[in-house]
Amino acid sequence: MARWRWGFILVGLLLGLGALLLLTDSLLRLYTALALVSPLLARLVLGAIVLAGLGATGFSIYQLGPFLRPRRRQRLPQAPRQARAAATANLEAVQRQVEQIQDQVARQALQQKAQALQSVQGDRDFTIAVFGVGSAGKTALINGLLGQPAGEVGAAMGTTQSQQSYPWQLPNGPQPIQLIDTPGIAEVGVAGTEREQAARVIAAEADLVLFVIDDDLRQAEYSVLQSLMGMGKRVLVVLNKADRYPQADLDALLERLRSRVVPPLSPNDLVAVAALPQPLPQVGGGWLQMRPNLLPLQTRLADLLRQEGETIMADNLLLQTQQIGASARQVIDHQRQTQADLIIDRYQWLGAGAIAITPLPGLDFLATAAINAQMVVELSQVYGCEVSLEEGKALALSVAKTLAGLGLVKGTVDLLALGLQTNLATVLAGRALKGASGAYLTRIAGKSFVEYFRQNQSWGDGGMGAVVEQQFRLNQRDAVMKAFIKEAITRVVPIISEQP
Ligand SMILES: Nc1nc2c(ncn2[C@@H]2O[C@H](COP(=O)(O)OP(=O)(O)OP(=O)(O)O)[C@@H](O)[C@H]2O)c(=O)[nH]1
Ligand SMILES: [Mg+2]
Repeated sequence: MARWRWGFILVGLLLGLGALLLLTDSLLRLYTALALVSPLLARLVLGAIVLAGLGATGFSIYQLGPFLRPRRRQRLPQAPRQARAAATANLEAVQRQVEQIQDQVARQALQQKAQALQSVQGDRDFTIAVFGVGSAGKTALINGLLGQPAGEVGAAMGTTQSQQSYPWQLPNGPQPIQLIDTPGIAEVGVAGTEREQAARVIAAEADLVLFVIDDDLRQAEYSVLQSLMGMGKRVLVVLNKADRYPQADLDALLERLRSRVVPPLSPNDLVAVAALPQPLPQVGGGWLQMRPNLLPLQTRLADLLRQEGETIMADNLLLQTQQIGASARQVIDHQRQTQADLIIDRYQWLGAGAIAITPLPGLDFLATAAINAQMVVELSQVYGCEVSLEEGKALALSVAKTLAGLGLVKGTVDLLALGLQTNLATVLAGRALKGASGAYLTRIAGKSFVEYFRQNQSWGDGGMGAVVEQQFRLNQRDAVMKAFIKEAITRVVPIISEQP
Protein backbone atom coordinates (compact mmCIF):
# COMPACT_ATOMS: atom_id res chain seq x y z
CA MET A 1 0.00 0.00 0.00
CA ALA A 2 1.27 3.53 -0.75
CA ARG A 3 2.83 5.51 2.12
CA TRP A 4 0.36 8.34 1.90
CA ARG A 5 -2.41 5.86 2.59
CA TRP A 6 -0.72 4.71 5.81
CA GLY A 7 -0.30 8.40 6.80
CA PHE A 8 -3.98 9.02 6.25
CA ILE A 9 -4.94 5.97 8.28
CA LEU A 10 -2.64 7.02 11.19
CA VAL A 11 -4.00 10.58 11.33
CA GLY A 12 -7.53 9.17 11.10
CA LEU A 13 -6.86 6.78 13.99
CA LEU A 14 -5.47 9.57 16.21
CA LEU A 15 -8.42 11.84 15.45
CA GLY A 16 -10.78 8.92 16.06
CA LEU A 17 -9.12 8.19 19.44
CA GLY A 18 -9.46 11.85 20.52
CA ALA A 19 -13.09 11.89 19.47
CA LEU A 20 -13.67 8.64 21.39
CA LEU A 21 -12.21 10.09 24.61
CA LEU A 22 -14.37 13.21 24.29
CA LEU A 23 -17.42 11.07 23.63
CA THR A 24 -16.75 8.84 26.65
CA ASP A 25 -16.34 11.87 28.87
CA SER A 26 -19.64 13.38 27.62
CA LEU A 27 -21.42 10.06 28.08
CA LEU A 28 -20.19 9.72 31.64
CA ARG A 29 -21.42 13.21 32.44
CA LEU A 30 -24.79 12.45 30.87
CA TYR A 31 -25.01 9.17 32.78
CA THR A 32 -24.16 10.80 36.07
CA ALA A 33 -26.75 13.56 35.53
CA LEU A 34 -29.47 11.04 34.54
CA ALA A 35 -28.58 8.65 37.37
CA LEU A 36 -29.46 11.36 39.86
CA VAL A 37 -33.02 11.37 38.46
CA SER A 38 -33.41 7.61 37.71
CA PRO A 39 -30.58 5.00 37.59
CA LEU A 40 -32.70 2.73 35.29
CA LEU A 41 -33.29 5.53 32.76
CA ALA A 42 -29.55 6.36 32.83
CA ARG A 43 -28.64 2.72 32.01
CA LEU A 44 -31.23 2.47 29.22
CA VAL A 45 -30.04 5.68 27.55
CA LEU A 46 -26.37 4.64 27.86
CA GLY A 47 -27.13 1.17 26.42
CA ALA A 48 -28.98 2.69 23.45
CA ILE A 49 -26.14 5.12 22.73
CA VAL A 50 -23.47 2.35 22.94
CA LEU A 51 -25.50 0.09 20.61
CA ALA A 52 -25.99 2.92 18.08
CA GLY A 53 -22.25 3.67 18.27
CA LEU A 54 -21.28 0.03 17.62
CA GLY A 55 -23.72 -0.18 14.70
CA ALA A 56 -22.35 3.01 13.12
CA THR A 57 -18.72 1.79 13.52
CA GLY A 58 -19.54 -1.58 11.90
CA PHE A 59 -21.32 0.11 8.99
CA SER A 60 -18.38 2.51 8.45
CA ILE A 61 -15.83 -0.33 8.38
CA TYR A 62 -18.00 -2.21 5.87
CA GLN A 63 -18.24 0.86 3.60
CA LEU A 64 -14.53 1.71 3.88
CA GLY A 65 -13.45 -1.88 3.21
CA PRO A 66 -12.87 -1.56 -0.56
CA PHE A 67 -10.73 1.56 -0.03
CA LEU A 68 -8.55 -0.07 2.60
CA ARG A 69 -7.94 -3.32 0.72
CA PRO A 70 -5.02 -3.19 -1.79
CA ARG A 71 -6.32 -2.53 -5.30
CA ARG A 72 -6.02 -5.46 -7.68
CA ARG A 73 -4.36 -4.98 -11.10
CA GLN A 74 -6.93 -4.24 -13.76
CA ARG A 75 -7.99 -7.50 -15.32
CA LEU A 76 -8.32 -8.14 -19.02
CA PRO A 77 -11.94 -8.45 -20.07
CA GLN A 78 -13.18 -12.01 -20.57
CA ALA A 79 -13.23 -12.06 -24.39
CA PRO A 80 -9.56 -11.14 -25.00
CA ARG A 81 -8.43 -13.55 -22.29
CA GLN A 82 -10.34 -16.38 -23.98
CA ALA A 83 -8.95 -15.46 -27.42
CA ARG A 84 -5.42 -15.28 -25.95
CA ALA A 85 -5.82 -18.68 -24.30
CA ALA A 86 -7.15 -20.14 -27.57
CA ALA A 87 -4.22 -18.59 -29.47
CA THR A 88 -1.68 -20.03 -27.01
CA ALA A 89 -3.22 -23.51 -27.23
CA ASN A 90 -3.40 -23.20 -31.01
CA LEU A 91 0.21 -22.07 -31.22
CA GLU A 92 1.40 -25.13 -29.30
CA ALA A 93 -0.59 -27.43 -31.60
CA VAL A 94 0.76 -25.62 -34.65
CA GLN A 95 4.35 -25.97 -33.41
CA ARG A 96 3.85 -29.71 -33.06
CA GLN A 97 2.39 -29.80 -36.55
CA VAL A 98 5.32 -27.84 -37.99
CA GLU A 99 7.77 -30.38 -36.52
CA GLN A 100 6.27 -33.02 -38.84
CA ILE A 101 7.41 -31.10 -41.92
CA GLN A 102 10.34 -32.87 -43.53
CA ASP A 103 11.37 -30.09 -45.88
CA GLN A 104 13.92 -28.16 -43.84
CA VAL A 105 13.41 -24.79 -45.52
CA ALA A 106 9.64 -24.87 -45.16
CA ARG A 107 9.88 -26.16 -41.58
CA GLN A 108 12.32 -23.47 -40.47
CA ALA A 109 10.31 -20.69 -42.12
CA LEU A 110 7.14 -21.72 -40.31
CA GLN A 111 8.99 -22.37 -37.03
CA GLN A 112 10.39 -18.85 -37.16
CA LYS A 113 6.94 -17.40 -37.74
CA ALA A 114 5.48 -19.37 -34.85
CA GLN A 115 8.34 -18.36 -32.53
CA ALA A 116 7.98 -14.71 -33.54
CA LEU A 117 4.30 -14.89 -32.63
CA GLN A 118 5.06 -16.54 -29.33
CA SER A 119 7.63 -13.92 -28.38
CA VAL A 120 5.31 -10.96 -29.07
CA GLN A 121 2.35 -12.48 -27.23
CA GLY A 122 2.72 -10.39 -24.10
CA ASP A 123 3.82 -6.88 -24.73
CA ARG A 124 3.67 -5.28 -28.12
CA ASP A 125 2.40 -2.22 -29.94
CA PHE A 126 -0.97 -2.18 -31.66
CA THR A 127 -0.27 -2.32 -35.40
CA ILE A 128 -2.31 -0.39 -37.95
CA ALA A 129 -1.66 -0.98 -41.67
CA VAL A 130 -2.65 1.92 -43.91
CA PHE A 131 -3.59 0.15 -47.10
CA GLY A 132 -5.26 0.91 -50.43
CA VAL A 133 -4.76 1.80 -54.09
CA GLY A 134 -1.93 4.08 -55.20
CA SER A 135 -2.47 7.83 -54.71
CA ALA A 136 -5.49 7.36 -52.44
CA GLY A 137 -3.62 9.50 -49.91
CA LYS A 138 -2.26 6.85 -47.51
CA THR A 139 0.99 8.67 -46.81
CA ALA A 140 -0.78 12.04 -46.57
CA LEU A 141 -3.11 10.45 -44.02
CA ILE A 142 -0.21 9.12 -41.95
CA ASN A 143 1.55 12.49 -42.08
CA GLY A 144 -1.68 14.13 -40.91
CA LEU A 145 -2.09 11.73 -37.99
CA LEU A 146 1.55 12.10 -36.96
CA GLY A 147 1.37 15.88 -37.31
CA GLN A 148 4.58 15.99 -39.33
CA PRO A 149 5.69 15.20 -42.90
CA ALA A 150 7.15 11.76 -42.26
CA GLY A 151 6.64 10.13 -45.69
CA GLU A 152 6.81 11.44 -49.24
CA VAL A 153 3.50 12.46 -50.80
CA GLY A 154 3.15 12.63 -54.58
CA ALA A 155 0.46 12.78 -57.25
CA ALA A 156 1.95 9.84 -59.18
CA MET A 157 1.11 6.28 -58.18
CA GLY A 158 3.94 4.30 -56.62
CA THR A 159 5.33 7.15 -54.50
CA THR A 160 5.68 4.81 -51.53
CA GLN A 161 7.77 1.88 -52.71
CA SER A 162 8.18 -0.09 -49.52
CA GLN A 163 6.58 -0.31 -46.10
CA GLN A 164 7.44 2.30 -43.46
CA SER A 165 6.61 2.00 -39.79
CA TYR A 166 5.97 5.01 -37.56
CA PRO A 167 5.53 4.87 -33.78
CA TRP A 168 2.45 6.85 -32.77
CA GLN A 169 0.16 7.40 -29.82
CA LEU A 170 -3.33 8.83 -29.95
CA PRO A 171 -3.75 11.80 -27.58
CA ASN A 172 -4.82 10.12 -24.29
CA GLY A 173 -4.86 6.85 -26.24
CA PRO A 174 -4.69 3.59 -24.31
CA GLN A 175 -1.65 2.02 -25.99
CA PRO A 176 1.39 2.66 -28.20
CA ILE A 177 0.73 2.15 -31.90
CA GLN A 178 2.79 1.37 -34.98
CA LEU A 179 1.37 3.07 -38.08
CA ILE A 180 2.52 1.17 -41.16
CA ASP A 181 2.51 2.89 -44.54
CA THR A 182 2.26 0.44 -47.45
CA PRO A 183 2.77 0.64 -51.22
CA GLY A 184 -0.41 1.01 -53.28
CA ILE A 185 -2.32 -2.00 -54.60
CA ALA A 186 -3.69 -2.50 -58.15
CA GLU A 187 -0.73 -0.83 -59.83
CA VAL A 188 0.39 -2.03 -63.27
CA GLY A 189 3.56 -3.96 -64.04
CA VAL A 190 5.50 -6.74 -62.37
CA ALA A 191 7.04 -4.39 -59.78
CA GLY A 192 3.55 -3.10 -58.94
CA THR A 193 2.27 -6.64 -58.46
CA GLU A 194 5.20 -7.48 -56.19
CA ARG A 195 4.61 -4.33 -54.13
CA GLU A 196 0.92 -5.23 -53.83
CA GLN A 197 1.86 -8.70 -52.60
CA ALA A 198 4.10 -7.18 -49.91
CA ALA A 199 1.34 -4.75 -48.91
CA ARG A 200 -1.18 -7.58 -48.62
CA VAL A 201 1.12 -9.52 -46.30
CA ILE A 202 1.46 -6.46 -44.04
CA ALA A 203 -2.31 -5.95 -44.01
CA ALA A 204 -2.90 -9.61 -43.21
CA GLU A 205 -0.53 -9.40 -40.23
CA ALA A 206 -1.65 -6.04 -38.80
CA ASP A 207 -4.14 -5.78 -35.94
CA LEU A 208 -6.22 -3.22 -37.82
CA VAL A 209 -6.35 -2.19 -41.47
CA LEU A 210 -7.23 1.34 -42.52
CA PHE A 211 -8.49 0.70 -46.03
CA VAL A 212 -8.00 4.07 -47.73
CA ILE A 213 -10.09 4.92 -50.80
CA ASP A 214 -10.71 8.21 -52.57
CA ASP A 215 -13.85 7.36 -54.56
CA ASP A 216 -16.40 4.59 -54.98
CA LEU A 217 -14.82 1.12 -54.67
CA ARG A 218 -13.22 -0.13 -57.89
CA GLN A 219 -13.41 -3.85 -58.65
CA ALA A 220 -9.78 -4.44 -57.57
CA GLU A 221 -10.35 -2.61 -54.28
CA TYR A 222 -13.65 -4.36 -53.70
CA SER A 223 -12.25 -7.88 -54.02
CA VAL A 224 -9.23 -7.16 -51.78
CA LEU A 225 -11.46 -5.54 -49.15
CA GLN A 226 -13.85 -8.51 -49.23
CA SER A 227 -10.99 -10.98 -48.90
CA LEU A 228 -9.50 -9.09 -45.92
CA MET A 229 -12.88 -9.02 -44.21
CA GLY A 230 -13.49 -12.63 -45.17
CA MET A 231 -10.30 -13.75 -43.42
CA GLY A 232 -11.56 -12.09 -40.23
CA LYS A 233 -9.39 -8.97 -40.36
CA ARG A 234 -10.65 -5.88 -38.51
CA VAL A 235 -11.00 -3.14 -41.13
CA LEU A 236 -11.96 0.55 -41.07
CA VAL A 237 -12.72 2.03 -44.49
CA VAL A 238 -11.41 5.59 -44.77
CA LEU A 239 -12.78 7.71 -47.60
CA ASN A 240 -10.06 10.31 -48.14
CA LYS A 241 -10.21 13.51 -50.23
CA ALA A 242 -13.68 14.32 -48.87
CA ASP A 243 -12.92 17.97 -49.74
CA ARG A 244 -13.57 17.12 -53.42
CA TYR A 245 -17.26 16.37 -52.82
CA PRO A 246 -20.23 18.66 -52.04
CA GLN A 247 -21.88 17.42 -48.82
CA ALA A 248 -24.92 15.83 -50.59
CA ASP A 249 -22.67 13.86 -52.95
CA LEU A 250 -20.46 12.80 -50.06
CA ASP A 251 -23.45 11.50 -48.08
CA ALA A 252 -24.75 9.57 -51.09
CA LEU A 253 -21.29 8.07 -51.73
CA LEU A 254 -20.93 7.00 -48.10
CA GLU A 255 -24.35 5.36 -48.19
CA ARG A 256 -23.49 3.48 -51.36
CA LEU A 257 -20.15 2.33 -49.97
CA ARG A 258 -21.74 1.08 -46.77
CA SER A 259 -24.25 -1.11 -48.56
CA ARG A 260 -21.92 -2.39 -51.30
CA VAL A 261 -19.70 -4.30 -48.90
CA VAL A 262 -21.02 -7.69 -47.76
CA PRO A 263 -21.90 -7.85 -44.90
CA PRO A 264 -22.70 -4.11 -44.97
CA LEU A 265 -20.18 -1.94 -43.15
CA SER A 266 -21.28 -0.65 -39.80
CA PRO A 267 -21.75 3.15 -40.03
CA ASN A 268 -18.90 3.50 -37.50
CA ASP A 269 -16.48 1.57 -39.66
CA LEU A 270 -16.63 4.01 -42.56
CA VAL A 271 -15.27 7.51 -42.04
CA ALA A 272 -14.73 10.41 -44.43
CA VAL A 273 -11.62 12.56 -44.02
CA ALA A 274 -9.54 15.10 -45.92
CA ALA A 275 -5.87 14.46 -45.16
CA LEU A 276 -4.41 17.06 -47.47
CA PRO A 277 -7.12 19.17 -49.20
CA GLN A 278 -6.15 20.80 -52.46
CA PRO A 279 -7.03 24.46 -53.26
CA LEU A 280 -10.43 24.74 -55.02
CA PRO A 281 -11.07 27.37 -57.74
CA GLN A 282 -13.88 29.76 -56.80
CA VAL A 283 -16.67 30.96 -59.12
CA GLY A 284 -15.73 34.63 -58.89
CA GLY A 285 -12.01 33.85 -59.24
CA GLY A 286 -9.47 33.05 -56.55
CA TRP A 287 -8.88 29.82 -54.66
CA LEU A 288 -10.34 28.27 -51.54
CA GLN A 289 -7.94 26.30 -49.37
CA MET A 290 -9.76 24.04 -46.91
CA ARG A 291 -8.14 22.81 -43.70
CA PRO A 292 -7.24 19.12 -43.25
CA ASN A 293 -9.88 17.17 -41.36
CA LEU A 294 -8.88 13.89 -39.75
CA LEU A 295 -11.08 14.29 -36.69
CA PRO A 296 -13.67 11.61 -37.67
CA LEU A 297 -10.87 9.06 -38.01
CA GLN A 298 -9.08 10.12 -34.81
CA THR A 299 -12.33 9.94 -32.83
CA ARG A 300 -13.25 6.55 -34.27
CA LEU A 301 -9.78 5.15 -33.63
CA ALA A 302 -9.80 6.39 -30.04
CA ASP A 303 -13.19 4.73 -29.41
CA LEU A 304 -12.19 1.55 -31.17
CA LEU A 305 -8.91 1.19 -29.28
CA ARG A 306 -10.54 1.91 -25.95
CA GLN A 307 -13.47 -0.47 -26.47
CA GLU A 308 -11.99 -3.24 -28.62
CA GLY A 309 -8.21 -2.73 -28.63
CA GLU A 310 -7.36 -5.74 -26.45
CA THR A 311 -9.91 -7.96 -28.19
CA ILE A 312 -8.68 -7.01 -31.64
CA MET A 313 -5.07 -7.79 -30.68
CA ALA A 314 -6.02 -11.13 -29.14
CA ASP A 315 -8.20 -12.06 -32.14
CA ASN A 316 -5.39 -11.15 -34.50
CA LEU A 317 -2.97 -13.37 -32.62
CA LEU A 318 -5.41 -16.23 -33.03
CA LEU A 319 -5.84 -15.44 -36.73
CA GLN A 320 -2.07 -15.39 -37.30
CA THR A 321 -1.70 -18.70 -35.52
CA GLN A 322 -4.47 -20.24 -37.60
CA GLN A 323 -2.77 -19.02 -40.76
CA ILE A 324 0.53 -20.66 -39.79
CA GLY A 325 -1.45 -23.83 -39.04
CA ALA A 326 -3.08 -23.69 -42.48
CA SER A 327 0.33 -23.25 -44.18
CA ALA A 328 1.77 -26.14 -42.17
CA ARG A 329 -1.18 -28.35 -43.16
CA GLN A 330 -0.65 -27.45 -46.81
CA VAL A 331 3.06 -28.36 -46.69
CA ILE A 332 2.34 -31.61 -44.83
CA ASP A 333 -0.40 -32.51 -47.31
CA HIS A 334 1.99 -31.95 -50.19
CA GLN A 335 4.67 -34.01 -48.43
CA ARG A 336 2.24 -36.88 -47.85
CA GLN A 337 1.01 -36.68 -51.43
CA THR A 338 4.58 -37.10 -52.71
CA GLN A 339 5.19 -40.09 -50.43
CA ALA A 340 1.85 -41.64 -51.41
CA ASP A 341 2.60 -41.18 -55.13
CA LEU A 342 5.88 -43.05 -54.69
CA ILE A 343 4.08 -45.94 -52.97
CA ILE A 344 1.38 -46.12 -55.66
CA ASP A 345 4.00 -45.98 -58.37
CA ARG A 346 5.93 -48.84 -56.78
CA TYR A 347 2.89 -51.11 -56.31
CA GLN A 348 1.31 -50.49 -59.69
CA TRP A 349 4.37 -51.89 -61.50
CA LEU A 350 5.12 -54.50 -58.85
CA GLY A 351 2.08 -56.59 -59.73
CA ALA A 352 1.85 -55.66 -63.41
CA GLY A 353 4.34 -58.25 -64.63
CA ALA A 354 2.84 -61.08 -62.60
CA ILE A 355 -0.70 -60.24 -63.73
CA ALA A 356 0.43 -60.07 -67.34
CA ILE A 357 1.58 -63.69 -67.27
CA THR A 358 -1.04 -65.18 -64.90
CA PRO A 359 -4.26 -66.53 -66.39
CA LEU A 360 -7.29 -64.98 -64.66
CA PRO A 361 -10.80 -66.47 -64.72
CA GLY A 362 -12.57 -63.24 -65.72
CA LEU A 363 -12.14 -59.56 -66.34
CA ASP A 364 -13.48 -58.49 -62.95
CA PHE A 365 -10.84 -60.58 -61.17
CA LEU A 366 -8.27 -58.25 -62.64
CA ALA A 367 -9.00 -55.54 -60.07
CA THR A 368 -9.06 -58.04 -57.19
CA ALA A 369 -5.68 -59.45 -58.24
CA ALA A 370 -4.14 -56.03 -58.86
CA ILE A 371 -4.99 -54.10 -55.70
CA ASN A 372 -2.42 -54.99 -53.10
CA ALA A 373 -3.49 -54.89 -49.44
CA GLN A 374 0.06 -54.00 -48.40
CA MET A 375 -0.20 -50.84 -50.51
CA VAL A 376 -3.33 -49.85 -48.54
CA VAL A 377 -1.44 -50.40 -45.27
CA GLU A 378 1.52 -48.28 -46.38
CA LEU A 379 -0.72 -45.48 -47.63
CA SER A 380 -2.57 -45.49 -44.32
CA GLN A 381 0.75 -45.07 -42.48
CA VAL A 382 1.65 -42.02 -44.55
CA TYR A 383 -1.56 -40.38 -43.33
CA GLY A 384 -1.07 -41.57 -39.75
CA CYS A 385 -4.14 -43.85 -39.89
CA GLU A 386 -2.42 -47.22 -39.24
CA VAL A 387 -4.69 -49.76 -40.94
CA SER A 388 -3.93 -53.48 -40.28
CA LEU A 389 -3.23 -55.94 -43.08
CA GLU A 390 -6.64 -57.57 -42.53
CA GLU A 391 -8.38 -54.23 -42.80
CA GLY A 392 -6.23 -53.44 -45.83
CA LYS A 393 -7.41 -56.65 -47.51
CA ALA A 394 -11.05 -55.84 -46.84
CA LEU A 395 -10.63 -52.30 -48.17
CA ALA A 396 -8.78 -53.53 -51.27
CA LEU A 397 -11.53 -56.03 -51.98
CA SER A 398 -14.35 -53.52 -51.64
CA VAL A 399 -12.62 -51.02 -53.94
CA ALA A 400 -12.03 -53.83 -56.47
CA LYS A 401 -15.73 -54.72 -56.35
CA THR A 402 -16.68 -51.06 -56.75
CA LEU A 403 -14.41 -50.72 -59.79
CA ALA A 404 -16.01 -53.78 -61.35
CA GLY A 405 -19.52 -52.72 -60.35
CA LEU A 406 -19.12 -49.31 -61.95
CA GLY A 407 -17.85 -50.89 -65.17
CA LEU A 408 -14.47 -49.25 -64.71
CA VAL A 409 -12.49 -52.48 -65.14
CA LYS A 410 -13.93 -52.87 -68.61
CA GLY A 411 -13.52 -49.14 -69.16
CA THR A 412 -9.82 -49.43 -68.28
CA VAL A 413 -9.22 -52.37 -70.59
CA ASP A 414 -10.96 -50.60 -73.50
CA LEU A 415 -9.06 -47.39 -72.85
CA LEU A 416 -5.66 -49.04 -72.67
CA ALA A 417 -6.32 -51.38 -75.63
CA LEU A 418 -6.70 -48.31 -77.78
CA GLY A 419 -3.57 -46.66 -76.40
CA LEU A 420 -1.39 -49.77 -76.63
CA GLN A 421 -2.49 -50.62 -80.17
CA THR A 422 -1.33 -47.28 -81.46
CA ASN A 423 2.12 -47.89 -79.97
CA LEU A 424 2.69 -51.65 -80.30
CA ALA A 425 2.16 -54.48 -82.76
CA THR A 426 -1.35 -55.95 -82.32
CA VAL A 427 -0.22 -59.27 -80.80
CA LEU A 428 2.15 -57.63 -78.36
CA ALA A 429 -0.47 -55.02 -77.45
CA GLY A 430 -2.97 -57.80 -76.74
CA ARG A 431 -0.52 -59.59 -74.44
CA ALA A 432 0.55 -56.41 -72.62
CA LEU A 433 -3.02 -55.30 -72.04
CA LYS A 434 -3.75 -57.33 -68.92
CA GLY A 435 -0.61 -56.22 -67.08
CA ALA A 436 -1.06 -52.58 -68.04
CA SER A 437 -4.73 -52.69 -66.99
CA GLY A 438 -3.77 -54.21 -63.64
CA ALA A 439 -1.27 -51.39 -63.10
CA TYR A 440 -3.82 -48.78 -64.06
CA LEU A 441 -6.44 -50.20 -61.70
CA THR A 442 -3.88 -50.24 -58.87
CA ARG A 443 -3.23 -46.60 -59.59
CA ILE A 444 -6.93 -45.64 -59.50
CA ALA A 445 -7.41 -47.63 -56.29
CA GLY A 446 -4.29 -46.08 -54.69
CA LYS A 447 -5.39 -42.54 -55.54
CA SER A 448 -8.84 -43.32 -54.14
CA PHE A 449 -7.32 -44.58 -50.88
CA VAL A 450 -5.31 -41.35 -50.63
CA GLU A 451 -8.59 -39.41 -50.68
CA TYR A 452 -10.05 -41.78 -48.11
CA PHE A 453 -7.12 -41.37 -45.70
CA ARG A 454 -6.86 -37.62 -46.32
CA GLN A 455 -10.44 -37.28 -45.16
CA ASN A 456 -9.71 -39.19 -41.96
CA GLN A 457 -10.90 -42.56 -43.22
CA SER A 458 -14.09 -41.31 -44.77
CA TRP A 459 -15.31 -41.68 -48.34
CA GLY A 460 -17.25 -38.43 -48.06
CA ASP A 461 -20.90 -37.77 -48.90
CA GLY A 462 -20.85 -39.55 -52.26
CA GLY A 463 -19.37 -42.75 -50.79
CA MET A 464 -16.62 -44.96 -52.21
CA GLY A 465 -18.18 -45.05 -55.70
CA ALA A 466 -17.98 -41.27 -56.15
CA VAL A 467 -14.32 -41.14 -55.08
CA VAL A 468 -13.28 -44.04 -57.33
CA GLU A 469 -15.17 -42.64 -60.31
CA GLN A 470 -13.62 -39.19 -59.83
CA GLN A 471 -10.10 -40.63 -59.71
CA PHE A 472 -10.81 -42.64 -62.86
CA ARG A 473 -11.91 -39.47 -64.64
CA LEU A 474 -8.97 -37.39 -63.39
CA ASN A 475 -6.44 -39.98 -64.54
CA GLN A 476 -8.03 -40.28 -67.95
CA ARG A 477 -6.64 -36.90 -68.99
CA ASP A 478 -4.63 -37.06 -72.18
CA ALA A 479 -1.22 -36.13 -70.78
CA VAL A 480 -1.54 -38.55 -67.83
CA MET A 481 -2.68 -41.35 -70.12
CA LYS A 482 0.14 -40.86 -72.65
CA ALA A 483 2.78 -40.90 -69.89
CA PHE A 484 1.21 -44.03 -68.37
CA ILE A 485 1.14 -45.96 -71.65
CA LYS A 486 4.74 -45.04 -72.36
CA GLU A 487 5.82 -46.36 -68.99
CA ALA A 488 3.60 -49.46 -69.29
CA ILE A 489 5.36 -50.39 -72.51
CA THR A 490 8.81 -50.13 -70.95
CA ARG A 491 7.76 -52.04 -67.82
CA VAL A 492 5.44 -54.78 -69.10
CA VAL A 493 6.71 -55.59 -72.59
CA PRO A 494 10.14 -56.94 -71.45
CA ILE A 495 8.39 -59.36 -69.03
CA ILE A 496 5.93 -60.77 -71.57
CA SER A 497 8.65 -60.96 -74.20
CA GLU A 498 10.52 -63.42 -71.99
CA GLN A 499 7.46 -65.72 -71.94
CA PRO A 500 6.98 -68.28 -74.71
N1 LIG B 1 -7.91 16.75 -52.73
C1 LIG B 1 -7.17 16.01 -51.91
N2 LIG B 1 -6.01 15.46 -52.31
C2 LIG B 1 -5.31 14.73 -51.45
C3 LIG B 1 -5.74 14.49 -50.14
N3 LIG B 1 -4.86 13.66 -49.53
C4 LIG B 1 -3.88 13.42 -50.43
N4 LIG B 1 -4.14 14.06 -51.58
C5 LIG B 1 -3.31 14.03 -52.77
O1 LIG B 1 -3.30 12.72 -53.30
C6 LIG B 1 -2.05 12.46 -53.92
C7 LIG B 1 -1.50 11.15 -53.42
O2 LIG B 1 -1.17 11.27 -52.05
P1 LIG B 1 -0.20 10.20 -51.33
O3 LIG B 1 -0.34 10.40 -49.88
O4 LIG B 1 1.15 10.20 -51.90
O5 LIG B 1 -0.94 8.87 -51.75
P2 LIG B 1 -0.52 7.37 -51.43
O6 LIG B 1 -1.77 6.61 -51.27
O7 LIG B 1 0.46 7.33 -50.35
O8 LIG B 1 0.12 6.93 -52.80
P3 LIG B 1 1.25 5.82 -53.08
O9 LIG B 1 2.36 5.99 -52.11
O10 LIG B 1 1.66 6.08 -54.48
O11 LIG B 1 0.57 4.49 -52.98
C8 LIG B 1 -1.15 13.64 -53.61
O12 LIG B 1 -1.13 14.46 -54.75
C9 LIG B 1 -1.86 14.35 -52.48
O13 LIG B 1 -1.65 15.75 -52.51
C10 LIG B 1 -6.97 15.08 -49.73
O14 LIG B 1 -7.45 14.94 -48.61
N5 LIG B 1 -7.63 15.83 -50.65
MG1 LIG C 1 2.38 6.70 -50.19
